Amino acid sequence: MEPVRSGIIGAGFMGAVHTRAVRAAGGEVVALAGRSASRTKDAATRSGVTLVLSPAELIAHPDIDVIHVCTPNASHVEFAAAAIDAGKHVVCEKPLALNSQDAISLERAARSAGVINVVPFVYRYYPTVREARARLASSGERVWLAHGHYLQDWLADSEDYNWRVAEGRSRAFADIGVHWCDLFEFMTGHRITRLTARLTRLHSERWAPQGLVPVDTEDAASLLFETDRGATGSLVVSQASRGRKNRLWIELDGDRTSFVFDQEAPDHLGVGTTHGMQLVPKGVETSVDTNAVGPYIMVPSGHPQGYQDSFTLLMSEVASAVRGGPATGLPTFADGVRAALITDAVVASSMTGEWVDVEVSAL
Ligand code: SOE
Repeated sequence: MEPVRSGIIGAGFMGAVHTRAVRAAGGEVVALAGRSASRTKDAATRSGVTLVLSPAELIAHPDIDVIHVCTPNASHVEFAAAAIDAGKHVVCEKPLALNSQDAISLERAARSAGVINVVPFVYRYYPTVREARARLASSGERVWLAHGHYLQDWLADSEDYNWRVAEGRSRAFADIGVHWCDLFEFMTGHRITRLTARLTRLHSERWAPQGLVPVDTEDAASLLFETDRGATGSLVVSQASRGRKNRLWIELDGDRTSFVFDQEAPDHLGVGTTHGMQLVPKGVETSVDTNAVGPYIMVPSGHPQGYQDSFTLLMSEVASAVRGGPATGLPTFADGVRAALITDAVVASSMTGEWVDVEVSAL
């Protein structure tokens, strides 16, 4: 079988994560592109990619099947739209677009072009997440309460700066809060229909390379929400919570069982009953159809599996989809649109303090 051939636009952290994942999934990274030629060359040398192109050349390259858009958020629409026009499959980092109208247009364009379109909501690729999802689906259990948080600390100090700080209408929520919401909807099948949100800024000025600059984006978001199946929930998101590196914690209370997934200890699923909280190791005591969980165990049971592995599993399913094969739960541009619509509601609510409806069927 010929490897699926990828071209990566973006010479930063995410471009390197995608490069490793494509290769580990058996694919080939044909070329790398970025806005800055020297930075892109350095990144290509570090990752052993021999061909460095401009984004336009990479998109037009006849030997590339899948374009990965791993650039700062403001350029996602431009590159993803060009890739779709060129008839390429696209994996585009989130947020798909800076507003939901652009995200909806991209989704429509990808669907009518018939190309595979993916937004890497990679936390779907943990076997313990799949296990909870399958148990909930097969038991018919009613999730009535959901709670959790997604906390990081890489922007805790005013000296911490990154392009994300200056881009878009929301930062902490649009960058990581959307992962939590995607995971919640993926695990439960619920849709968030209404919410009220508050955005909080720890630093109103930060030290950018050019000096002290004002900051408009939030460091934290707090939400209350309701779903189409009668659940309520709460979520706290922060990129300035000291000591927390990638603390994505989601707890789902069903009428008989509760489920806990913690991305910092992802190999055990918390399964709670009134007899206590049992930590079920991944793949060891699977009580559901093993097809729902087995393909997502990358390393032998007992050995830890992490963030990069989840990207590898995602890229394996991208390759499968490109070949017309199965891909169960691949996050698509439609999921990117969901994230944009929830972000719209978060931003709107934070301005008025009111409850705001989340558009459910915009596609
Ligand atoms: C930085 O906040 C970041 O890399 C996010 O952009 C990713 O989506 C998240 O998975 C990890 O943190």
